[in-house]
Amino acid sequence: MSRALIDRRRALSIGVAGFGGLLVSGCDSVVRAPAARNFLRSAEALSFGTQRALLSGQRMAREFSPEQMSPVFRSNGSVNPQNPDYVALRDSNFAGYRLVVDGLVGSPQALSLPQLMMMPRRAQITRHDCVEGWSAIGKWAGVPLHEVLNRANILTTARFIVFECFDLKPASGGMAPYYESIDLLDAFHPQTILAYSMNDAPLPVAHGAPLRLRVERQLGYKQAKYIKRITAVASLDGIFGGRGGYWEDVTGYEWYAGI
Ligand SMILES: Nc1nc2c(c(=O)[nH]1)N[C@H]1C(S)=C(S)[C@@H](COP(=O)(O)O)O[C@H]1N2
Ligand SMILES: [Mo]
Repeated sequence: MSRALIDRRRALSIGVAGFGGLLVSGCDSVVRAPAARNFLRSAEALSFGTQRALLSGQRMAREFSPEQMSPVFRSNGSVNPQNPDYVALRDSNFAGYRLVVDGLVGSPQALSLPQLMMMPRRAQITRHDCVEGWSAIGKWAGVPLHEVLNRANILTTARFIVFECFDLKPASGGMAPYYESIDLLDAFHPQTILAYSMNDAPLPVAHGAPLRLRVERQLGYKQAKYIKRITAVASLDGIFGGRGGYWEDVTGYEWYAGI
C-alpha cells in the first residue's frame, strides 16, 4: 500500500477515535508527504469522465482515401525559419529537440522526438484549406494531442492550449513568434494530432518539421508548424497579442476558424 494511503488511513482512524486536533496535524503530514502530493495533484487533473466527454460524440472531419491525395501539397507562410535556435536543431536532424509542455499541468514535460514516436500514433488523410484560397489533401501521422496532455496531467483549471512556434514574424513592437491556440474540445478531439510525418515520410522543414499541429476542423492558419512549446492556460489574455494567434493578433482573423 502506498505511503499516502497508509497516512490517510491513520488520519481517518485517529479522526474516528475523536482526536480532532491530531486529525488536523495528521492531514498536514499527509500533504507534506511526496506520495500524497502526487495523489492530490492527480485528483486535480481532468477526470476520466470529463476526458471521455471531450473525446466522444464530436463531429469528425472528413477523411480521404490514398488515391485522393494531392500530387502536390504546397507549403505556405514560414517555410524555412532562419532563427539560430531553429537552424541549429535542424542541422542536427532535430536530435536536441524537446517539446516543452507546461502551464496548467501537474507534470511538465520535455519530450524528444523518439519519445513522441513511442507514444500512441494516429494517421489520417485530410484536406487542408487555406484562407488564401487553396486546398490540398495529404496524409498526416503523429501522436494525438490528448495523449500528450494526459501524460502531463493537464489540470481542471485549463481552458486553452497555446502552441508557440520557432519561427518569428513581424508583429507590433518587433518580431514575435508565430503562435496559435485551441480550446479543450479541439485539443481532445480524436483527429487532433501533433504530426511528425507527412505523406508517409518524415515531416519536411517546409511543412513544419519536426512537429506541427493538425486540428482538422479548422482552417490552415490554425495548423501551427515548428512547434516549440505547448502551454495549458485558463485564459488567452496577456498571451502575445491576446487574441489567441499570430494572424488573429495582426490581421484580426477569426480565432475559431471552423470549416
Ligand atoms: N509556425 C507557423 N505555422 C503556420 C504558418 C506559419 O507561417 N508559421 N502558416 C499557416 C498557414 S496560413 C497555413 S495555410 C499552413 C500551411 O501549411 P503548409 O506549409 O504545410 O502547407 O501553415 C500554417 N501554420
Ligand atoms: Mo493559410
